Amino acid sequence: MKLFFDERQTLHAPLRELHNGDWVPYAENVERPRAIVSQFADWQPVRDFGMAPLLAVHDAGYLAFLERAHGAWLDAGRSGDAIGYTFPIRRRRPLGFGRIDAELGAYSYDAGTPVAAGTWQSAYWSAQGALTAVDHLAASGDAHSFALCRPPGHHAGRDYMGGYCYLNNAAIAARAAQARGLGPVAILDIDYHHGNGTQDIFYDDPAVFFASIHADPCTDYPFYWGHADETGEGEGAGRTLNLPLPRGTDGASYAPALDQALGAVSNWGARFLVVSFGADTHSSDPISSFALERDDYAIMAGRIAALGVPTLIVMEGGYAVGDLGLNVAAFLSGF
Ligand code: OKP
Ligand code: ZN
Repeated sequence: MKLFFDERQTLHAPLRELHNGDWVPYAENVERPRAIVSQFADWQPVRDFGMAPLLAVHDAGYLAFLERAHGAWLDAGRSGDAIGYTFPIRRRRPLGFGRIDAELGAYSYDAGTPVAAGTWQSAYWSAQGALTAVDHLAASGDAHSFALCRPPGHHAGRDYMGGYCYLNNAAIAARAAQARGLGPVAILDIDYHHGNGTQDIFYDDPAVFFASIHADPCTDYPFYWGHADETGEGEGAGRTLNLPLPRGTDGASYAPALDQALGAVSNWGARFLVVSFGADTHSSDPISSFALERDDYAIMAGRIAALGVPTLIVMEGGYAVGDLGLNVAAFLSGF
């Protein structure tokens, strides 16, 4: 299996985040990709597919904002990372007066997603890695490829960032696969957290099936999405499957949900699969509460591979840096 990563993905290094009322070191740190990179000898270079495949998913105004946000923050006389503090909730009219603080609020749904000096570059190359991995699958006929996306993407929507995510790498890859005639495309999200951005992007889209297994949003981030009764809308009705699981879920209690999700992906007729993989389901994860163990990841990957559908794996979360490299290696070994 070919693996894709670009060193510019480590330029993004926010200093801190607000966690349960305290400022703490940023969990989505550069040690994460380094831990994964160190597990494998061979990494493929990432190619530049430009802005068009990003614009196929994201709002042009949002992308322009992301690219200039940190500069605008400095121009406003600030230092450090750009973080919003006022959010336009439902029913406020859209206003575009350009003040950086107003824009940070309008283009995000949480305060957990600072824009640092290197954020745009890292997010851009993270997405390009996913695109390069799609291109590789199309050109080589290989069954599987892995994009070490970092920053992750599944919380980012068409015009918003959130949950450490800026560009939705899985959605960008799915659209690119579709554009190359590789579909029908399904996305399977097995990060601990619900992939609300991915769900939002495809919620009314009949052509992309989205299935997610995650911690019950009644107890866990992102709270407002990922409940079992969210199944798609309009033309996309029935094309979203949410399987929330309780805190404490282990490999044995996770397995039936995975089989259900894979059955749905298969019944739907997917011919290309994007897996949003988070290793934050591991028992040692510092911000999550499932109890999967390393061996479970190889078993899960084996079940996914048994679908027999060309599969791109994109990295999402996983914050136990000491275990992360081995957990990712275990997952990939199962393919
Ligand atoms: C990103 B991914 C407050 C911090 C909020 C956001 C979690 C984002 C997870 N305790 N944390 O899905 O792994
Ligand atoms: Zn997560």
